[in-house]
Order: sequence, then structure tokens, then C-alpha cells
Amino acid sequence: PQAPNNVKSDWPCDMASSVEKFRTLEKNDIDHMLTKNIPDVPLFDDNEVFGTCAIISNAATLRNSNLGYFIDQHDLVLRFNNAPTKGYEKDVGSKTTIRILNSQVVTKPQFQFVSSPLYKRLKLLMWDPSNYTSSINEWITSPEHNFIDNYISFRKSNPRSNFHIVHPQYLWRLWDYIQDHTTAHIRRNPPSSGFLGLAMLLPRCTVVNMFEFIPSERMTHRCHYYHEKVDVTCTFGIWHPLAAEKLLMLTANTMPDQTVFHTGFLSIPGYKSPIC
Ligand code: NCC
Repeated sequence: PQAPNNVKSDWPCDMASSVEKFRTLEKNDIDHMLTKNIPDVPLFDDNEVFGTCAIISNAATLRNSNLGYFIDQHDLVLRFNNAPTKGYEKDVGSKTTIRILNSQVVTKPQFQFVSSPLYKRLKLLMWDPSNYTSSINEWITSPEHNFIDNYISFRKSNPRSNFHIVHPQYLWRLWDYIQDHTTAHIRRNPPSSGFLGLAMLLPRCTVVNMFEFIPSERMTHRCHYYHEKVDVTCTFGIWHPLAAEKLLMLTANTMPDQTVFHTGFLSIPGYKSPIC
């Protein structure tokens, strides 16, 4: 099928050459207590590649999906923030290889980040937004959420943890890509954790299956599968450019409508697939 005319058709393969490589903060990026605590090992080794990868949104439409068994068959499973698996295995599975966390989850006491078992024995990646034009030094002196103490305590109490931080300027290069591929003007707020996860995995996976990013027929006004809270902005966006992200995902999808809107996932070829 032809790509809609608001999107260039070479996505996602062109991202490999047109966006700078996925980048986490490195020890020598700034002279700061924070970077001294960054692990010596990278988030992924160069040779860590996967056949099938699953990205599980936090969307309420996952409830009653019965997708858990299928999700657990993937070589890598990415989840977000404080989304639980315990008690929801039938719908979301139980395997987690990596979690992407926004800095609120690392910082706010309600998430009990340092003590909760949810963040142990898996890879972790955190992001915190900077201003579009901020230097790295400006960002670290006034991050959006003050995650620094909790990052350091977590690393000190879990010295073998593989817990990295996205380079804040990388988020803006992703935003530039979304804006360049969207006719409408999007607000200058960084992409959601979901789009960051896709960008991180495209270079490492042959195929990336994304669960309930495009809402299926189980569509509801609730926000999360693990909460009763009603909030449609979680699905369509109010701060992140969610609608633009989702249109891009749909454009790169190779699954039939039945799979996207009935079963509840779409499939995007990674850079290692024959399509790219
Ligand atoms: O809701 P959130 O998002 O944790 O969801 C993770 C990713 O799943 C996709 N999603 C989620 C819900 C939904 N109904 N449809 C979806 O497609 C999105 O791609 C989303 O990125 C975040 O991106 O980190 C975010 O985090 C929450 C919140 O901070 C955490 O859940 C912790 O409570 C943000 N909400 C608020 O700050 C109120 C949300 O804006 C972004």
C-alpha cells in the first residue's frame, strides 16, 4: 500500500541514516557526580541483536486481550514505567528484558523506585526532558524532575545493575524526525517513552511488534491496563506528540488491519530486516 501523503514512505529504514545513533549519557559527557555512577557496561553490547522484539504499551486496551502467551514468546520484551505484569500475565505476559522509565518514576516517592522489586534484574533506561536548545550542563543543573539522588542511590545499592540515561539531546533529534515526517506542526515536547523504545530497538531487532499503540476494538476511555483512571489523553496525547507518533507507527506497519484493530498489535521491520 502507498504511504499517506503526509508521511515519507522510506520510514522506518531511513531513520538508520537520518537520525543520529541512539545515545545514552556517557561518563565523559559532563563532569558531574551523576555520570561517575553510570555503569561501565553499555545498555546493549554491539553484538546484542534479537529476532523478535515486543514493545508493550501501558494502554487499558490490553485488558482481556489474551496476548500474554504470544508476548512472552518474543526474544526481547520492553515495558514502560511502573506497568506491572503480576496479576496481568494472561493479557501482558510476564517476561521483561528492559524497562524505559521517565524521570518522574525514578523521582516521585509514590513509585518507590529504589526499593521496588519491579526495577530489579533487568536493563533500565531513564529519560528526562531538556529544553530544545539547552546544553547538557544547563540540563543537569535543572532537570525537569530531580532524579539524581535516586539514580545514585539505586546504582550504589545495585552496583551490577545496567541502568542508563538517554542523552537529552537525542530525544530532540527524534522529535525533529517526527516533525520532518508530519505535515501538521507538533508541539515542542519530547516523544513519549513508547516512541523512544521503538527508536532504541529498530537497530537491534529483525522485527518489532508493538502492542496496543494503535487502539484496538477494545478501545476504552481508561488510561492504563492496571488502573481504573479515565483519561483519553493517554491514548491520543496532550503533552507528547502521541498522535503523530502513532500515525508514523501505522505507516510502517506490515500487519493486516485485522491484526492491528482486532488482535491489538502492529509489526515494524527493524533495520536488519530484508525490507531495510
Ligand atoms: O502512560 P505511560 O506514558 O506510562 O505509557 C507508556 C507508553 O505507552 C503508550 N500508551 C500508554 C497509554 C495509552 N492509553 N496509550 C498508549 O499508547 C505511550 O506510547 C506511552 O509512552 C511516558 O511516556 O513515560 C508516559 O508516562 C506517564 C506517567 O508519567 C507514567 O505512567 C507514570 O505514572 C505520563 N503521564 C503523566 O505524567 C500523567 C504520560 O504522559 C507519558
